[in-house]
Amino acid sequence: AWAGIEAAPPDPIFGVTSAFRADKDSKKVLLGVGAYRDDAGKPWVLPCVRKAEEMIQSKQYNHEYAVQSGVAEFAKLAAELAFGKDACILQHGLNLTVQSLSGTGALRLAGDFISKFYTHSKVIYVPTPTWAVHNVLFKISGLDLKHYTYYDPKTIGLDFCGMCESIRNMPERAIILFHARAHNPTGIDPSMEQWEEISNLCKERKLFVLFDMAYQGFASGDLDSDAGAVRKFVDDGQQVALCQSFSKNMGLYGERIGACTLIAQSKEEQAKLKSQMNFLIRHMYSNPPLYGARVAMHVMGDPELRCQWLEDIKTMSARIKTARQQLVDGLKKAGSQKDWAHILNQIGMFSFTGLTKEQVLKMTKEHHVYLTMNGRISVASLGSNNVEYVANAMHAVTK
Ligand code: PLP
Ligand code: TYF
Repeated sequence: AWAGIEAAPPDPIFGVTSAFRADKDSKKVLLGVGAYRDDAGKPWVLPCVRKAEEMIQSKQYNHEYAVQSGVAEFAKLAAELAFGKDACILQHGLNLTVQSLSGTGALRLAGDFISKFYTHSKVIYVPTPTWAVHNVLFKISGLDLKHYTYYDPKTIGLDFCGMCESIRNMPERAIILFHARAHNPTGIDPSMEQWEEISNLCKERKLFVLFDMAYQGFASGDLDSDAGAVRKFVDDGQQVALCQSFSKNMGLYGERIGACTLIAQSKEEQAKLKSQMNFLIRHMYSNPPLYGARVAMHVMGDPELRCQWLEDIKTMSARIKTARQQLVDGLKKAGSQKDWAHILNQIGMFSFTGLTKEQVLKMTKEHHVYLTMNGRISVASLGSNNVEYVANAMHAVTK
Protein backbone atom coordinates (compact mmCIF):
# COMPACT_ATOMS: atom_id res chain seq x y z
CA ALA A 1 0.00 0.00 0.00
CA TRP A 2 2.83 2.41 0.74
CA ALA A 3 5.34 1.56 -1.96
CA GLY A 4 5.75 5.13 -3.26
CA ILE A 5 5.91 6.85 0.10
CA GLU A 6 8.74 9.17 1.02
CA ALA A 7 9.85 10.23 4.47
CA ALA A 8 8.47 13.51 5.80
CA PRO A 9 10.91 16.28 6.60
CA PRO A 10 12.09 16.14 10.23
CA ASP A 11 10.85 18.76 12.70
CA PRO A 12 13.60 21.39 12.78
CA ILE A 13 13.15 21.81 16.54
CA PHE A 14 12.53 18.27 17.80
CA GLY A 15 15.20 17.10 15.31
CA VAL A 16 17.76 18.90 17.48
CA THR A 17 16.74 16.71 20.44
CA SER A 18 17.36 13.54 18.40
CA ALA A 19 20.84 14.73 17.40
CA PHE A 20 21.60 15.62 21.03
CA ARG A 21 20.54 12.16 22.22
CA ALA A 22 22.88 10.51 19.72
CA ASP A 23 25.90 12.52 20.98
CA LYS A 24 28.02 10.54 23.47
CA ASP A 25 30.06 13.49 24.75
CA SER A 26 29.53 14.21 28.46
CA LYS A 27 29.84 17.99 27.96
CA LYS A 28 26.83 18.13 25.62
CA VAL A 29 24.17 20.79 26.18
CA LEU A 30 20.67 20.93 24.67
CA LEU A 31 19.27 24.41 23.99
CA GLY A 32 16.77 23.35 21.32
CA VAL A 33 13.15 22.76 22.19
CA GLY A 34 11.53 25.35 24.42
CA ALA A 35 10.73 23.78 27.75
CA TYR A 36 11.35 25.42 31.10
CA ARG A 37 14.04 23.94 33.34
CA ASP A 38 15.07 24.90 36.85
CA ASP A 39 18.57 26.21 37.51
CA ALA A 40 19.83 22.63 37.83
CA GLY A 41 18.42 21.76 34.40
CA LYS A 42 15.48 19.69 35.68
CA PRO A 43 11.87 19.91 34.45
CA TRP A 44 9.82 21.91 36.94
CA VAL A 45 6.32 21.02 38.05
CA LEU A 46 4.72 24.28 39.18
CA PRO A 47 3.71 24.22 42.88
CA CYS A 48 0.24 25.52 41.86
CA VAL A 49 -0.12 22.50 39.59
CA ARG A 50 0.92 20.07 42.35
CA LYS A 51 -1.74 21.57 44.60
CA ALA A 52 -4.37 21.39 41.85
CA GLU A 53 -3.50 17.72 41.36
CA GLU A 54 -4.10 17.04 45.05
CA MET A 55 -7.42 18.82 44.80
CA ILE A 56 -8.41 16.75 41.77
CA GLN A 57 -7.48 13.53 43.60
CA SER A 58 -9.65 14.46 46.55
CA LYS A 59 -12.63 15.28 44.33
CA GLN A 60 -12.87 11.73 42.95
CA TYR A 61 -14.03 12.85 39.49
CA ASN A 62 -15.41 10.27 37.09
CA HIS A 63 -14.08 9.69 33.57
CA GLU A 64 -17.15 10.35 31.46
CA TYR A 65 -16.72 11.98 28.06
CA ALA A 66 -16.42 15.73 27.93
CA VAL A 67 -18.57 17.48 25.34
CA GLN A 68 -16.86 18.37 22.03
CA SER A 69 -15.90 21.81 23.29
CA GLY A 70 -14.31 20.32 26.41
CA VAL A 71 -14.66 21.36 30.03
CA ALA A 72 -16.95 24.42 30.01
CA GLU A 73 -15.59 25.96 33.20
CA PHE A 74 -12.03 25.66 31.87
CA ALA A 75 -12.98 27.40 28.61
CA LYS A 76 -14.73 30.21 30.49
CA LEU A 77 -11.70 30.83 32.70
CA ALA A 78 -9.31 30.63 29.74
CA ALA A 79 -11.30 33.29 27.87
CA GLU A 80 -11.35 35.53 30.95
CA LEU A 81 -7.62 35.06 31.35
CA ALA A 82 -6.98 36.17 27.78
CA PHE A 83 -9.50 38.95 27.27
CA GLY A 84 -9.92 40.16 30.87
CA LYS A 85 -12.90 39.28 33.03
CA ASP A 86 -14.80 42.45 32.17
CA ALA A 87 -14.29 42.29 28.41
CA CYS A 88 -17.42 43.35 26.52
CA ILE A 89 -17.32 40.35 24.19
CA LEU A 90 -17.48 38.02 27.21
CA GLN A 91 -20.21 40.06 28.93
CA HIS A 92 -22.31 39.81 25.78
CA GLY A 93 -21.59 36.14 25.17
CA LEU A 94 -20.05 36.80 21.75
CA ASN A 95 -16.99 34.61 22.19
CA LEU A 96 -16.88 30.96 21.26
CA THR A 97 -14.09 29.41 23.32
CA VAL A 98 -13.41 25.70 23.11
CA GLN A 99 -10.82 23.55 24.84
CA SER A 100 -8.14 22.42 22.41
CA LEU A 101 -5.23 20.01 22.23
CA SER A 102 -2.92 22.71 23.48
CA GLY A 103 -1.70 25.60 21.33
CA THR A 104 -0.94 23.49 18.28
CA GLY A 105 -4.40 21.93 18.39
CA ALA A 106 -5.95 25.38 18.75
CA LEU A 107 -4.04 26.57 15.67
CA ARG A 108 -5.25 23.59 13.71
CA LEU A 109 -8.88 24.18 14.74
CA ALA A 110 -8.56 27.85 13.83
CA GLY A 111 -6.80 26.99 10.56
CA ASP A 112 -9.41 24.43 9.53
CA PHE A 113 -12.30 26.64 10.59
CA ILE A 114 -11.00 29.71 8.77
CA SER A 115 -10.18 27.66 5.69
CA LYS A 116 -13.72 26.27 5.57
CA PHE A 117 -15.84 29.23 6.61
CA TYR A 118 -13.92 32.44 6.01
CA THR A 119 -15.05 33.22 2.49
CA HIS A 120 -13.13 36.48 1.90
CA SER A 121 -9.62 35.08 1.52
CA LYS A 122 -7.55 31.93 1.66
CA VAL A 123 -4.26 33.71 2.22
CA ILE A 124 -2.68 33.75 5.65
CA TYR A 125 0.37 35.91 6.34
CA VAL A 126 2.87 34.83 9.00
CA PRO A 127 5.99 36.72 10.13
CA THR A 128 9.50 36.10 8.79
CA PRO A 129 10.77 34.21 10.67
CA THR A 130 8.12 32.36 12.62
CA TRP A 131 7.67 29.15 14.60
CA ALA A 132 8.38 26.24 12.23
CA VAL A 133 4.95 24.68 12.81
CA HIS A 134 3.16 27.78 11.45
CA ASN A 135 4.93 27.34 8.12
CA VAL A 136 3.32 23.96 7.54
CA LEU A 137 0.15 23.68 9.64
CA PHE A 138 -1.89 26.33 7.82
CA LYS A 139 -1.09 24.77 4.46
CA ILE A 140 -2.41 21.46 5.76
CA SER A 141 -5.54 23.37 6.80
CA GLY A 142 -5.93 24.39 3.16
CA LEU A 143 -4.76 28.00 3.36
CA ASP A 144 -2.17 29.72 1.15
CA LEU A 145 0.81 30.73 3.24
CA LYS A 146 2.63 34.03 2.71
CA HIS A 147 5.09 35.95 4.82
CA TYR A 148 5.38 39.49 6.12
CA THR A 149 8.50 41.36 7.15
CA TYR A 150 9.20 41.20 10.87
CA TYR A 151 12.83 40.76 11.82
CA ASP A 152 15.79 42.86 10.81
CA PRO A 153 19.02 40.81 10.90
CA LYS A 154 21.11 43.99 10.77
CA THR A 155 19.79 45.31 14.07
CA ILE A 156 18.73 41.93 15.51
CA GLY A 157 15.50 43.82 16.20
CA LEU A 158 12.03 44.48 14.85
CA ASP A 159 11.78 45.88 11.32
CA PHE A 160 8.73 47.93 12.20
CA CYS A 161 8.72 50.00 8.99
CA GLY A 162 9.08 46.88 6.89
CA MET A 163 6.29 45.22 8.84
CA CYS A 164 3.90 48.15 8.31
CA GLU A 165 4.82 48.29 4.63
CA SER A 166 4.06 44.57 4.29
CA ILE A 167 0.67 45.03 5.94
CA ARG A 168 -0.19 48.01 3.73
CA ASN A 169 0.46 45.84 0.69
CA MET A 170 -1.74 42.95 1.79
CA PRO A 171 -4.96 42.36 -0.12
CA GLU A 172 -8.06 43.50 1.78
CA ARG A 173 -9.55 40.92 4.13
CA ALA A 174 -6.52 38.62 4.03
CA ILE A 175 -5.70 36.68 7.19
CA ILE A 176 -2.72 37.66 9.36
CA LEU A 177 -1.10 35.83 12.24
CA PHE A 178 0.57 37.60 15.14
CA HIS A 179 2.49 36.17 18.07
CA ALA A 180 0.68 37.82 20.98
CA ARG A 181 3.79 38.05 23.14
CA ALA A 182 7.33 36.67 23.21
CA HIS A 183 7.70 36.09 19.47
CA ASN A 184 9.12 32.65 18.71
CA PRO A 185 11.94 32.39 17.60
CA THR A 186 13.20 35.98 17.92
CA GLY A 187 12.01 37.04 21.39
CA ILE A 188 11.30 40.47 19.83
CA ASP A 189 7.85 42.07 20.13
CA PRO A 190 6.35 45.36 18.97
CA SER A 191 5.85 47.94 21.73
CA MET A 192 2.29 48.81 22.79
CA GLU A 193 2.51 52.01 20.71
CA GLN A 194 3.56 49.94 17.72
CA TRP A 195 0.73 47.47 18.32
CA GLU A 196 -1.65 50.42 18.21
CA GLU A 197 -0.39 51.38 14.77
CA ILE A 198 -0.50 47.77 13.63
CA SER A 199 -4.09 47.45 14.82
CA ASN A 200 -5.06 50.58 12.88
CA LEU A 201 -3.37 49.28 9.74
CA CYS A 202 -5.13 45.92 10.06
CA LYS A 203 -8.44 47.74 10.37
CA GLU A 204 -7.66 49.78 7.27
CA ARG A 205 -6.90 46.65 5.28
CA LYS A 206 -9.92 44.87 6.91
CA LEU A 207 -7.62 41.96 7.79
CA PHE A 208 -8.77 38.96 9.78
CA VAL A 209 -6.38 38.71 12.72
CA LEU A 210 -5.34 35.44 14.32
CA PHE A 211 -3.36 35.64 17.54
CA ASP A 212 -1.13 32.82 18.73
CA MET A 213 -0.65 33.27 22.48
CA ALA A 214 1.65 30.58 23.84
CA TYR A 215 3.42 32.58 26.54
CA GLN A 216 0.83 34.57 28.53
CA GLY A 217 2.35 35.30 31.94
CA PHE A 218 5.44 33.29 31.15
CA ALA A 219 6.96 36.14 29.18
CA SER A 220 6.88 39.07 31.58
CA GLY A 221 5.58 37.40 34.74
CA ASP A 222 2.37 39.44 34.37
CA LEU A 223 -0.71 37.82 32.84
CA ASP A 224 -2.47 41.06 31.89
CA SER A 225 0.45 42.82 30.30
CA ASP A 226 1.29 39.77 28.16
CA ALA A 227 -2.29 39.86 26.83
CA GLY A 228 -1.99 43.58 26.00
CA ALA A 229 -1.86 43.26 22.22
CA VAL A 230 -4.82 40.89 22.03
CA ARG A 231 -6.92 43.14 24.26
CA LYS A 232 -5.95 46.21 22.24
CA PHE A 233 -7.23 44.65 19.01
CA VAL A 234 -10.44 43.50 20.70
CA ASP A 235 -10.97 46.98 22.20
CA ASP A 236 -10.53 48.33 18.68
CA GLY A 237 -13.52 46.24 17.66
CA GLN A 238 -11.63 43.60 15.70
CA GLN A 239 -13.14 40.13 15.49
CA VAL A 240 -9.91 38.31 16.19
CA ALA A 241 -9.37 34.58 16.58
CA LEU A 242 -7.16 33.45 19.46
CA CYS A 243 -5.12 30.31 20.12
CA GLN A 244 -4.02 29.80 23.71
CA SER A 245 -1.55 27.31 25.13
CA PHE A 246 -1.02 26.33 28.76
CA SER A 247 2.13 24.36 27.97
CA LYS A 248 4.55 27.03 29.15
CA ASN A 249 2.67 29.19 31.62
CA MET A 250 1.49 26.16 33.62
CA GLY A 251 4.23 23.76 32.59
CA LEU A 252 1.58 21.33 31.29
CA TYR A 253 3.41 20.48 28.05
CA GLY A 254 2.44 16.83 27.67
CA GLU A 255 -1.08 17.27 29.03
CA ARG A 256 -2.04 19.12 25.84
CA ILE A 257 -4.21 21.86 27.22
CA GLY A 258 -5.16 25.01 25.34
CA ALA A 259 -8.11 26.93 23.97
CA CYS A 260 -9.36 28.32 20.67
CA THR A 261 -11.61 31.39 20.54
CA LEU A 262 -13.64 32.94 17.74
CA ILE A 263 -15.70 36.10 18.14
CA ALA A 264 -19.20 36.47 16.73
CA GLN A 265 -21.15 39.63 15.94
CA SER A 266 -24.36 38.42 17.58
CA LYS A 267 -25.56 35.69 19.93
CA GLU A 268 -27.24 33.97 16.97
CA GLU A 269 -23.98 33.95 15.05
CA GLN A 270 -22.13 32.69 18.13
CA ALA A 271 -24.50 29.70 18.29
CA LYS A 272 -23.76 28.88 14.65
CA LEU A 273 -20.01 29.19 15.15
CA LYS A 274 -20.37 26.89 18.13
CA SER A 275 -22.28 24.23 16.25
CA GLN A 276 -19.82 24.28 13.34
CA MET A 277 -16.79 24.14 15.66
CA ASN A 278 -18.33 21.23 17.55
CA PHE A 279 -18.99 19.48 14.24
CA LEU A 280 -15.36 19.96 13.22
CA ILE A 281 -14.10 18.62 16.55
CA ARG A 282 -16.50 15.67 16.56
CA HIS A 283 -15.07 14.39 13.31
CA MET A 284 -11.46 15.06 14.21
CA TYR A 285 -11.04 13.71 17.76
CA SER A 286 -14.59 13.75 19.16
CA ASN A 287 -13.74 15.45 22.45
CA PRO A 288 -10.61 16.48 24.32
CA PRO A 289 -8.96 14.84 27.34
CA LEU A 290 -10.06 15.97 30.80
CA TYR A 291 -6.99 15.97 32.97
CA GLY A 292 -5.17 19.11 31.79
CA ALA A 293 -8.44 21.04 31.72
CA ARG A 294 -9.13 20.06 35.32
CA VAL A 295 -5.68 21.11 36.44
CA ALA A 296 -5.81 24.45 34.62
CA MET A 297 -9.38 25.08 35.79
CA HIS A 298 -8.40 24.65 39.43
CA VAL A 299 -5.28 26.76 39.06
CA MET A 300 -7.21 29.60 37.45
CA GLY A 301 -10.41 29.24 39.47
CA ASP A 302 -9.27 28.61 43.02
CA PRO A 303 -8.18 31.92 44.62
CA GLU A 304 -5.35 30.35 46.62
CA LEU A 305 -3.98 28.38 43.68
CA ARG A 306 -4.25 31.40 41.44
CA CYS A 307 -2.06 33.37 43.86
CA GLN A 308 0.45 30.54 43.84
CA TRP A 309 0.36 30.53 40.04
CA LEU A 310 1.15 34.25 39.90
CA GLU A 311 4.19 33.51 42.03
CA ASP A 312 5.18 30.55 39.88
CA ILE A 313 5.11 32.50 36.61
CA LYS A 314 7.20 35.20 38.28
CA THR A 315 9.68 32.54 39.38
CA MET A 316 10.02 31.26 35.81
CA SER A 317 10.25 34.62 34.07
CA ALA A 318 12.72 35.93 36.67
CA ARG A 319 14.95 32.88 36.31
CA ILE A 320 15.02 33.30 32.56
CA LYS A 321 15.99 36.96 32.96
CA THR A 322 18.80 35.91 35.28
CA ALA A 323 19.98 33.30 32.79
CA ARG A 324 20.10 35.96 30.05
CA GLN A 325 22.28 38.11 32.27
CA GLN A 326 24.51 35.15 33.20
CA LEU A 327 25.01 34.36 29.53
CA VAL A 328 25.96 37.92 28.64
CA ASP A 329 28.25 38.14 31.69
CA GLY A 330 29.82 34.85 30.65
CA LEU A 331 30.44 36.14 27.12
CA LYS A 332 32.15 39.23 28.49
CA LYS A 333 34.21 37.14 30.87
CA ALA A 334 35.22 34.87 27.99
CA GLY A 335 36.59 37.99 26.31
CA SER A 336 33.92 38.67 23.71
CA GLN A 337 34.03 42.22 22.34
CA LYS A 338 30.68 41.84 20.59
CA ASP A 339 27.52 43.64 21.61
CA TRP A 340 25.20 41.04 23.11
CA ALA A 341 22.60 43.50 24.46
CA HIS A 342 19.89 41.88 22.32
CA ILE A 343 20.07 38.78 24.52
CA LEU A 344 18.98 40.95 27.46
CA ASN A 345 16.32 42.85 25.51
CA GLN A 346 14.59 39.81 24.05
CA ILE A 347 11.67 38.35 25.96
CA GLY A 348 10.28 34.90 26.63
CA MET A 349 11.83 31.51 26.43
CA PHE A 350 14.21 32.11 23.56
CA SER A 351 17.07 34.21 22.46
CA PHE A 352 17.75 34.75 18.79
CA THR A 353 21.49 35.01 19.19
CA GLY A 354 22.37 36.20 15.71
CA LEU A 355 24.66 33.18 15.26
CA THR A 356 24.93 32.19 11.60
CA LYS A 357 24.24 28.70 10.32
CA GLU A 358 28.00 28.06 10.09
CA GLN A 359 28.48 29.18 13.67
CA VAL A 360 25.60 26.97 14.82
CA LEU A 361 27.21 24.00 13.09
CA LYS A 362 30.47 24.76 14.88
CA MET A 363 28.66 25.05 18.22
CA THR A 364 27.34 21.54 17.69
CA LYS A 365 30.35 19.87 16.05
CA GLU A 366 33.12 21.40 18.13
CA HIS A 367 31.40 22.16 21.42
CA HIS A 368 28.47 19.71 21.58
CA VAL A 369 26.00 22.55 22.15
CA TYR A 370 22.71 21.84 20.37
CA LEU A 371 20.46 24.63 19.08
CA THR A 372 18.23 25.20 16.07
CA MET A 373 19.89 26.21 12.78
CA ASN A 374 18.41 29.71 12.92
CA GLY A 375 20.61 30.53 15.93
CA ARG A 376 17.82 30.31 18.46
CA ILE A 377 18.62 29.07 21.96
CA SER A 378 16.20 28.12 24.67
CA VAL A 379 17.35 30.40 27.49
CA ALA A 380 15.19 28.33 29.84
CA SER A 381 17.68 25.49 29.43
CA LEU A 382 20.62 27.56 30.67
CA GLY A 383 21.55 27.21 34.32
CA SER A 384 24.49 27.54 36.71
CA ASN A 385 25.81 24.17 35.49
CA ASN A 386 26.15 25.02 31.81
CA VAL A 387 25.97 28.76 31.21
CA GLU A 388 29.71 29.39 31.41
CA TYR A 389 30.42 26.50 29.07
CA VAL A 390 27.84 27.78 26.58
CA ALA A 391 29.18 31.35 26.80
CA ASN A 392 32.72 30.11 26.08
CA ALA A 393 31.46 28.09 23.12
CA MET A 394 29.54 31.09 21.74
CA HIS A 395 32.62 33.27 22.09
CA ALA A 396 34.81 30.63 20.42
CA VAL A 397 32.58 30.46 17.33
CA THR A 398 32.00 34.21 17.02
CA LYS A 399 35.42 35.71 17.65
N1 PLP B 1 2.78 28.73 19.22
C1 PLP B 1 4.05 29.07 19.50
C2 PLP B 1 4.60 30.30 18.89
C3 PLP B 1 4.82 28.28 20.34
O1 PLP B 1 6.07 28.63 20.61
C4 PLP B 1 4.26 27.11 20.89
C5 PLP B 1 5.08 26.27 21.73
O2 PLP B 1 5.00 26.34 22.89
C6 PLP B 1 2.90 26.85 20.61
C7 PLP B 1 2.22 27.65 19.74
C8 PLP B 1 2.11 25.75 21.18
O3 PLP B 1 2.70 24.65 21.67
P1 PLP B 1 1.78 23.57 22.36
O4 PLP B 1 1.05 22.87 21.27
O5 PLP B 1 2.71 22.72 23.12
O6 PLP B 1 0.84 24.30 23.27
O1 TYF C 1 9.52 26.29 19.69
C1 TYF C 1 9.61 25.48 20.61
O2 TYF C 1 10.67 24.96 20.93
C2 TYF C 1 8.35 25.15 21.42
C3 TYF C 1 8.06 23.69 21.54
O3 TYF C 1 6.88 20.89 16.77
C4 TYF C 1 7.74 22.96 20.28
O4 TYF C 1 7.30 25.86 20.89
C5 TYF C 1 8.67 22.79 19.28
C6 TYF C 1 8.39 22.10 18.11
C7 TYF C 1 7.15 21.56 17.93
C8 TYF C 1 6.19 21.70 18.94
C9 TYF C 1 6.50 22.40 20.11
